[in-house]
Amino acid sequence: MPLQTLSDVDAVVIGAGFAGLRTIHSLRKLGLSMQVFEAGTDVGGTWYWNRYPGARTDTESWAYCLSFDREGWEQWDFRERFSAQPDTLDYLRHVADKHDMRKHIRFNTQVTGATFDENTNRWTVVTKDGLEVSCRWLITGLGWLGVAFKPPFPGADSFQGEYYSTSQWPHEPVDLAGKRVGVIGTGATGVQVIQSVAHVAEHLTVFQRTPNFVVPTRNHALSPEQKAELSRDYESVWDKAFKHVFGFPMESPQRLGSELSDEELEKVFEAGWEAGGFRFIFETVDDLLVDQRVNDAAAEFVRRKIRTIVKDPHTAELLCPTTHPIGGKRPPLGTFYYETYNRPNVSLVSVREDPIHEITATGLRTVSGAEYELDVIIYATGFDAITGPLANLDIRGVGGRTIAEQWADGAKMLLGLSAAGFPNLFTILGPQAPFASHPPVIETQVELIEKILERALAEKATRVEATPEGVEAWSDQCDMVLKATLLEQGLGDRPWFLGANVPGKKPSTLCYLGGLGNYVAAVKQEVESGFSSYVLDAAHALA
Ligand code: NA7
Repeated sequence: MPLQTLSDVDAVVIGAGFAGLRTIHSLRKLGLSMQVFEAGTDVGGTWYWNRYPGARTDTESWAYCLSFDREGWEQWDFRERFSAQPDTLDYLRHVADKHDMRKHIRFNTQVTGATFDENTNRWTVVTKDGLEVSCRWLITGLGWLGVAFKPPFPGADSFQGEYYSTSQWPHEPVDLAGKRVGVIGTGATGVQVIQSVAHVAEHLTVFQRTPNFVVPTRNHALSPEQKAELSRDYESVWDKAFKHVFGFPMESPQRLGSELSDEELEKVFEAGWEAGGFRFIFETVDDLLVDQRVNDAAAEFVRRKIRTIVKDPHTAELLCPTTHPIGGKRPPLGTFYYETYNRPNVSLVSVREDPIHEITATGLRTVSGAEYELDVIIYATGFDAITGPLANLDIRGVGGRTIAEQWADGAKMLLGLSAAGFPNLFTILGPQAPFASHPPVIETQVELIEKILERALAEKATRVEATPEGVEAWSDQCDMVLKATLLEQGLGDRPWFLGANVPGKKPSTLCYLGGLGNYVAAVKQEVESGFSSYVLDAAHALA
């Protein structure tokens, strides 16, 4: 029994991060009433929770934001090339305040489930603290990284020191000075933590299972002149971003590595390495992720950099990835990351051949019996990414089927948004959404939702549902694109974007790798076809 039933609304939105805030804007345009639920005490979503030391965006700040408010974009003070977490959070707070969005949001409220009623074509949404609300449209904006994955190491609770998970980092300052700190995990998060904590910890021990290709960020503050120039560039930035494969305001290099000699490739990669950020991946050659020779050359280029930077040859070799292609795992961006291992207070332990066996009262022990004494353990061990946030909710569609049951053989979602059997549900950044910078993906998806709802309202349709054929066709396309790349070669190294990082989770094509530009085209086609992959059911219209 609910403790309190809220007034019926047209739409419930779950989450008040980039996706939730952008959705509020669209629902308002449509004149729909709404209730937004947010588990945190403030807006921000991923950027509210992930406040660990060194947290920063890997997308250039001027494109890691929302384009819907041109004036707001032009006036925002982008302080650095890549925004630190507090600045990204400030930006989202600013969006919420400027557009008076907080009045729609109930904070500190965790949604636990939602059930679709076929008689009324409405969802009933319930929260952990006993609230219940009925809505026609249910829109989730849960992000990809809402459920942390923490390996179930035996003895974890016996540890007498402090321990932290990067995605649940305390709001209060954590003092690591003078302490022996261990970081488990060297993904994008681990890299940012490691290069930051190394400066304060008395000693930092990094526990690395799989080395990654870490590319230099080359972050810097933006000068007043750069800011002024940027603020005049709205159209060009967003025009490029929405056409780009990864949603970045970059242009394709229009160059195939397969047509270049080894010497020419070397020059191109050197320029990309100097340019910083993902320019190494996306501004060097167009076939880096599909051509074996080109990918091998890029991988060898990075390994040479590692061997040049890291003074201890054994440590350098441990840091060299050799078992997956570049892109087979999501490459982290680093700021003097490899240089960190030249510090006398930093040591690297490979737990690839000698895995972590257990956490002890005073640190951790590996399978071989090696012991590491620690005062603090930081878990940077990743997420039950993409599917976790939705599968963790008790979402029940037609016939009471849960979304987790629906995905037993792999999560298939039309355009990453809609599943057959789950009418009136839209999952922003659901499985099979594009693997690209999230803000422009979110804006593309929310604009599609807006157009679908506009049509539904015009037709007085009360039930909108993806067709099974539409879902299959999109899912087939996701599989086909993945197969055209080299990325599946990385499966053995557990990439989270293929669902391979959580033991027991069945790897599958969890994202669309065809690029944001092609996704935008697919969405346009869906609109122009009159939403041919959906059934808008006017027969269900209520009197
Ligand atoms: P990732 O990229 O999934 O990284 C998790 C790290 O934790 C990775 O290095 C894992 O090693 C390591 N890990 C996980 N389980 C274990 C065990 N049992 N023992 C040792 N090491 C372990 O998550 P991130 O948070 O870094 O990044 C996720 C995304 O967030 C990122 O790509 C950005 O898009 C933002 P493994 O590689 O599996 O050997």
